[in-house]
Amino acid sequence: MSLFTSLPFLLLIVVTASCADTETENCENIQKTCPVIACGPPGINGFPGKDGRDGAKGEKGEPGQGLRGLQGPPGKMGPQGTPGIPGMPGPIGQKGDPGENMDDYISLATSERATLRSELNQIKNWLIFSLGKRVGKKVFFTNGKKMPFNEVKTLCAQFQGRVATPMNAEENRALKNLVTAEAFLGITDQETEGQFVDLTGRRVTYQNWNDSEPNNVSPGEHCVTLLSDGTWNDISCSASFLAVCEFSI
Ligand SMILES: [Ca+2]
Ligand SMILES: [Ca+2]
Repeated sequence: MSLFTSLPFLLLIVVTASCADTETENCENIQKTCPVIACGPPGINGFPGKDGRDGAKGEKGEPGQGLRGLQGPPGKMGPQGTPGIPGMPGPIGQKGDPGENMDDYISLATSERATLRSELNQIKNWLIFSLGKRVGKKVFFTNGKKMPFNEVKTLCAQFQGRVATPMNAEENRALKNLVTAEAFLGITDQETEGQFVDLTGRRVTYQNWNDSEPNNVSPGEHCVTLLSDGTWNDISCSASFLAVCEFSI
């Protein structure tokens, strides 16, 4: 046997002798590193290990590039603020004109009042001349309309007047000359049949009845009208006759 051919055998002897001289533990370590020990087939992969711990927080990224939304409606008005500090007083104005003398003022007012009274009286005269009939301190006016007695009373009261009530022959004649149709008088016997009173309740002392009047024809005649000849007739209050009012002047 040559030296070269017997070399592997000699190395095996040396290794075996070395293993025989050491402890078992050391031998196992040698076997793990021994290049001549044949290794078995690789084992299968084990299960994945547990997740590791979270890493450190990264830096803030750049703003996004998406489209911007529409602007929303205005918000509610905020609370009222506290009042500001008062401003500085303005400059003193120029001296005004001297006031009017009180006596002059009274004199002017008196003059104006006299003028107004004069104008008012003139207007009254125009009205009486064109529309009414004056007798003594009384004037009669008519609106030319016919209506029931109660409406005549209301109409005259609205103008601070009364239903025409002749108190004597002169007033009765003035009234006759004014009207062109049968007109109500402010005289009734509504309270007591046959007892005629004016609208204040006073019994009338002047009367100018037509023949056979008052006759109180059924179902009852408790109002009075002035006929075209100036005489009177008792008549139903619900019938319509000319409205004539009287006013004191
Ligand atoms: Ca009667
Ligand atoms: Ca009658």
